Amino acid sequence: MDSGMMITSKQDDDGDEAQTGMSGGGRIVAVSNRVGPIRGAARAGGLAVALIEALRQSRGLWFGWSGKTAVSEGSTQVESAGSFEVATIDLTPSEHEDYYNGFANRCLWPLFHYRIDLTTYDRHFYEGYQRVNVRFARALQPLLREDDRVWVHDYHLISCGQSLRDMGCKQSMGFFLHIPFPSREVVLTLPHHEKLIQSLFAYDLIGFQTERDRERFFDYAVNELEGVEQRGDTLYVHGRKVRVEAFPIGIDAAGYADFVYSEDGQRQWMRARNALRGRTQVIGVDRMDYTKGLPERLAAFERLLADYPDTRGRVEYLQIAPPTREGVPEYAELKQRLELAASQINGRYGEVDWTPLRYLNRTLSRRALAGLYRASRIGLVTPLRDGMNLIAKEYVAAQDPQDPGVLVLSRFAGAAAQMKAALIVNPYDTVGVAEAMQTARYMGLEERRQRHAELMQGLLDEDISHWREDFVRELRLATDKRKAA
Ligand code: ADQ
Repeated sequence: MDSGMMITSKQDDDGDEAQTGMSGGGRIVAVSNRVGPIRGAARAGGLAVALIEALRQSRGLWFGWSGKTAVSEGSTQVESAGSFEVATIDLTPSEHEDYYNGFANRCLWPLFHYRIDLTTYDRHFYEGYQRVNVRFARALQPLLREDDRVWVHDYHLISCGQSLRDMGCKQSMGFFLHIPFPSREVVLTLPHHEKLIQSLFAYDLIGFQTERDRERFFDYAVNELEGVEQRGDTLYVHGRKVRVEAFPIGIDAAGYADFVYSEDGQRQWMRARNALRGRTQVIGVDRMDYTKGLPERLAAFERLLADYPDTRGRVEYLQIAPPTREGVPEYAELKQRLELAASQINGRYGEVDWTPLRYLNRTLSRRALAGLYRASRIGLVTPLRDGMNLIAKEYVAAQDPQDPGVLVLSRFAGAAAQMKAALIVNPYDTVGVAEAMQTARYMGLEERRQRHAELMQGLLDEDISHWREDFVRELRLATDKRKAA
């Protein structure tokens, strides 16, 4: 959920099919940091597609930041996207700096990923964050209807619901956190943590990626906010009753599998196969972010080459990692560190006719990636912390069920709770990750098929539609109970 969620022109066009069925009356109003670009965005991710489906079905509204900065506040832009509407506001440069680069990405992001060492707490950041959350609420409130269901996304907008309630909004409101909720001891390092976390109790439903996140949230609420727990899915805090559940996000597994057969998918698959000439490809795809464990992963690959000489000349590692959040200094440092590590590995182990590591700083289309996944015997997904990690799911969905590759997955990705048939590793243990890669190389066809079948079944059972429908249903139930009380 880092880059803007994109709406493709295809989805814009099919407004006539819109129904109000799934939602049971009332619009879905999705609120997220970014909305857009609106048209022609071929890279639309699964999440954007899922939200668009909910928005189309309920003739809803998507509200967020336009992605632009403007010197003065300006008005809300509302436009039609076929069967639903999109409303955006611009941010001023200082709002963008304090709210987005500052509090969201230099404070909450590292903190919630357990990187207290990289967390910068600055009073201006916090104030800017609160101000922008209020601005979102102020711009959204006049657009809301009584029976709307407001679904707020992610760490940028924790207190937006509270701001809406302060303005008198009584609508059904849910919040979904895409990143981990950390342990209580970590949250306690944040000045004003009570005020921020308590604002979540303005929502009727709070959703997390995993049961572990939900448990950590309960632990925090019970011990720091005098919360009272009921039945494992409800919390009472200072007179508010809120339902709290895990909704592990999925992908459109069947649709993603088809990407392999798209023109882009086939082209990349052929190119990779021709370039590999029988060698084994290991693939890693990430946003360039310190949570994704990239230096540790490169070290594990180097360990593989050092400890298992039969890999030399026979294994190639392709890492795709486009830079993100370039306005945040920690990301520039990471980029330099990775470039150095990559060139050292190639300098030390490369041969005239073999380059062990290819490292691309570009984004490829999702279809092209599907083709590359299909050409890769090993999918290496080793974040140090991750809310879910959809790459792990996309890698599995792109495999040939008759001759699938093997997923090597960090135990610290939310996905590990569901994807038990992957080779689960500790990303800090470079020797262990190297061993897992070697195990994956020699894994027999029968075992690979079994593991893949189990993983794929899980992806189909808990796909993106399941996630969306579950959340929307629970939101309705939670709100009905509040209104009945
Ligand atoms: P991200 O940290 O951005 O998102 P991730 O789940 O890895 O995490 O990827 C989200 C989407 O971006 C995927 O559909 C993926 O294909 C795409 N993507 C990522 N890297 C890419 C690359 N190099 N090139 C092209 N596409 C790329 C946050 C949380 C995650 C959580 C998601 C969804 O941090 O833990 O899984 O939201 O809830």
